[in-house]
Amino acid sequence: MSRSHGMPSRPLAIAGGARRFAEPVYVTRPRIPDETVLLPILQGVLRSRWLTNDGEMVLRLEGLLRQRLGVGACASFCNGTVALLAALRALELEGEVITTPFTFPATVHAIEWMGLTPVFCDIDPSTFNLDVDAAAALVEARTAALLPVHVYGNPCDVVGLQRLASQRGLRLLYDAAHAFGVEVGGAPIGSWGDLSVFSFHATKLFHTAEGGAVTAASDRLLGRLRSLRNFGFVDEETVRGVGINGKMSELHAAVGIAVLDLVDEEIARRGALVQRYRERLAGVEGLAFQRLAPGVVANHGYFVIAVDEARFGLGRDGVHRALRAENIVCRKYFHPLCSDNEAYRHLPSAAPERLPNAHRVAAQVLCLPLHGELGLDTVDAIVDTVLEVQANAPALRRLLA
Ligand code: T4K
Repeated sequence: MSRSHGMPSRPLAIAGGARRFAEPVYVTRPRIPDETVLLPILQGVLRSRWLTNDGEMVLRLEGLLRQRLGVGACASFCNGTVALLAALRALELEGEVITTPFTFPATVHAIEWMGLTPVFCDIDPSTFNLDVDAAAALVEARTAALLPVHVYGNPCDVVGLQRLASQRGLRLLYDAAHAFGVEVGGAPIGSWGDLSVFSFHATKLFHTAEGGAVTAASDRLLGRLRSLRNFGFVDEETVRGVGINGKMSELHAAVGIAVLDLVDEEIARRGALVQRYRERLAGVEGLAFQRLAPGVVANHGYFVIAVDEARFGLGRDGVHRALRAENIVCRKYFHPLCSDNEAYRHLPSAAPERLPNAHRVAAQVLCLPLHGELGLDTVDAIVDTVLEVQANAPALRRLLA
């Protein structure tokens, strides 16, 4: 294969060469607190024999999260998906919910599990978030709510969406699974709309191994959310409405308390890596980045490139295969689109011709490894590999045909 960008020629792994990395370089890794910090907290929980049901750790974590996220209310959950279910139920919705097909399946599944009908709306091709004008055109009598996603932590057009929701009398619920610590328009991300839902899964910037939360600017719905996550109990003997078991355990909350201390450092480390990726990949023919909303305090949760096959020389799937062969465990978040899932394909709004931007973006995106334990040297080696792949694109096209 040919020489690339002045670097010595190296047979790519996909063509039989040695792998660039002996060990997998994962797309993400959870930050693990020092054992000297974590183990005593976990031991304290076990010794207390209070393991769940709104114990001290959960209440403490919720207080810390209210402060860190700058929100008036925060109810923790066992994961982000159950938090989405509870948020939808707390808003007492009926009918249709407009959402994006360019998301993790949990967003749309939650709508469907609540007996509501998802209505897919196209995305903005540069921000990858719900297109507000397209959403406005989809609103009809049965529309109950908007459920946009801050994709990769990039804030949606929160002002435009609020205007649309207010004008048309809709509830506005954000999937903020990726957006821990993000701010936009001078306000914390979890304070926009009626409710916001976070995921604290191990793959997230802030994690509790498994976990999630619903936040809001005010505590108006907090009692309802707390009751919903605990089977609907409002006191020892009264069950109101159809609740679920969505509680976070004390052990998970304890992990969160320890991880929270590290989150700002993690954001800073990732920020430096993102800067390096952007500097080195800027101007590479056929690669584009997600356009960030103006005035954002970013969390650098993900780093994503969009590969334009005609200009890069090789399509996203080819780049993905070539990098995976090198042990660079990049991911195609979010391909395939949720609208292509057989559970939703029958919906009129799922028709591909109604979602052209989402289809184009889903065919181009590739999330590259990003987490605080990576060094700049690893990012450099990943970038070098991307450049080698481009330099060898014609041969790779033939190989992969
Ligand atoms: N809304 C949105 C927009 C979401 O993205 C998600 C979840 C949700 C809602 C639902 O929230 P949760 O109910 O999950 O709280 C992962 C996560 O499982 C999922 O939480 C996340 N989004 C999604 C974007 O990514 P997978 O299937 O890609 O995960 P997996 O197991 O392939 O892990 C990815 C990489 O992370 C691995 O290659 C290595 C690393 N990893 C993973 C785990 C689980 C670790 O280093 N340690 C670990 O323990 O879905």
